[in-house]
Amino acid sequence: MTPHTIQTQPIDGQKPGTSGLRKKTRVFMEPNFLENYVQSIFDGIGGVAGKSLVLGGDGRFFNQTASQTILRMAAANGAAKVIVGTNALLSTPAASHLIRKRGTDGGLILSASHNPGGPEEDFGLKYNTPNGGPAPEGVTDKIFAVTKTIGSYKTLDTADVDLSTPGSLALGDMEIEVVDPVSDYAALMRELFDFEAISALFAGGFRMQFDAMHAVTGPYATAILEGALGAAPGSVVNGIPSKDFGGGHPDPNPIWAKSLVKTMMGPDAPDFGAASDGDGDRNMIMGRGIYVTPSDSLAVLAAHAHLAPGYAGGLKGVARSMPTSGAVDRVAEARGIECFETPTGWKFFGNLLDAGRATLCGEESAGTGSDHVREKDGLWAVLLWLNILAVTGKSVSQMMSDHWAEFGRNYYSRHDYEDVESDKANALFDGLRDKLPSLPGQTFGPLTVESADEFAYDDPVDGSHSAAQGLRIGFAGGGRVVFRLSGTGTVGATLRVYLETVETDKARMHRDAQEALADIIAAADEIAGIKAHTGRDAPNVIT
Ligand code: VG1
Ligand code: CO
Repeated sequence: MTPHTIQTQPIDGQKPGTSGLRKKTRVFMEPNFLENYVQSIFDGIGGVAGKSLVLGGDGRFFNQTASQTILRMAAANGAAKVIVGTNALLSTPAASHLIRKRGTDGGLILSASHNPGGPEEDFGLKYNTPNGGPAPEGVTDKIFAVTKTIGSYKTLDTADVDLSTPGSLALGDMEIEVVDPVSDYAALMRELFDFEAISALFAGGFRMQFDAMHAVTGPYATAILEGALGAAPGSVVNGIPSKDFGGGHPDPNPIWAKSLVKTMMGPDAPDFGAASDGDGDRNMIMGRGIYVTPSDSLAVLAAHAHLAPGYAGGLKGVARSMPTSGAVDRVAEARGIECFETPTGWKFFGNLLDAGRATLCGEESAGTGSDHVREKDGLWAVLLWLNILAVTGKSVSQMMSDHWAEFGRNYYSRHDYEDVESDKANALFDGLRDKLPSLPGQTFGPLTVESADEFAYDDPVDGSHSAAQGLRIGFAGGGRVVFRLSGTGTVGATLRVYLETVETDKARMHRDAQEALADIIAAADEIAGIKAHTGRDAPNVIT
């Protein structure tokens, strides 16, 4: 069991993106690819000798094999202990909670999140710091620097360990504690929410459908919603995690969670619908006949969180990513609390949560969470919604109508152009960036540009600066379009166009979003030349 040192060479393309390193699974399976990156993480954080880590993933193809490799390397690098979920399963929020609860030196999460899984699809790995959150740029920069100079890695020559049942094992001098992935997380949810009120709601005939999309939240949702809260058996669908997510795309949006949308828009729709993504940190919320945009969901949760026991004292502040709509800003203003605007990616919320400046955070990409962990948390959002519905007795559509009547409505949509050739996407972006200074004052249809800039962020807690976080154009009257290139894709470039307009006329709160945004959509194309640059007539995903 003496550690071996294996010679290796730097491998190109190991720069972590918005949320860890994501690549085609085949790339991750190439000789030394995973090993190089894991050793770079260990070295980038100052070594793991004597340290403890959490390890788990969303169960996608290669999850088990990669976990065994990581365990061997952790032992060979002198780690004292690794806490791992049964069969190396842990949802991202559950991993974040375990890191915090057990006070480990961080954790490794195996997931490409909402990207599809399988031998021909995607795999990913990210390091979370001891606060439970995704490593900030300062840390990922160090890891990336090691990937460019690495010359060797350490491993053991041992058989796979049995991770199928909870208990304690040894691997060389390292302890492995296999834990049930659900129980600690479920206990945390019980502390935050009024389980009695939610149980009473279900006992009264309230029906829901939770689509786990064949991904990691299945066991969590089944145990909590059906087991602890008494939702009718069968309320959780697609609840058994599969290695390729049933051949689907585990992204909870109206495009990929089509069957849930059909159910919720159908004649026998239940009262509440929800879905989660591959690793359990995203959520989609629906009511009977209504889809709630993630930006609106964040605003509603911010307005009513105090109805749940965990937030009864009110919110310290809220934060949203820059492209997320301003709906939550109005709630913050009305409540007199701070509202922060951060770059895309959960890692930017960590400092605000740690410093007690924000309690709730959210992103337009179906991510909502709070200071209970340091990741976004899909099931948490579902439970907070249920708690609020149980206390208010309102339906989802009533909640939304009342919310818009009180705060106004931010019509919102995101248009994605996926798999665009990288040079075309870059040309569009560079052209647009050059144009920004000349835009204010120009008119596009009925819209006049008021502001145009490239978003940069100065972290109010540690002062770190993050440049080039998206191009944004503001119109008179509060409309806005934002352009970003995705940092989670694995082929070509994905152009994201975020569209928003503000409506305060109470008579115009129930329009179709694409229709309400038509002028902004036309202006976005005219300004950036989307069709001309990409050759695409329409986006492939509209959320
Ligand atoms: C996307 C989303 C971003 C989210 C990130 C990780 O990033 O836009 O809001 O934080 O995915 O989510 P990008 O760079 O592709 O736009 V998850 O659930 O995939 O970890
Ligand atoms: Co995710």
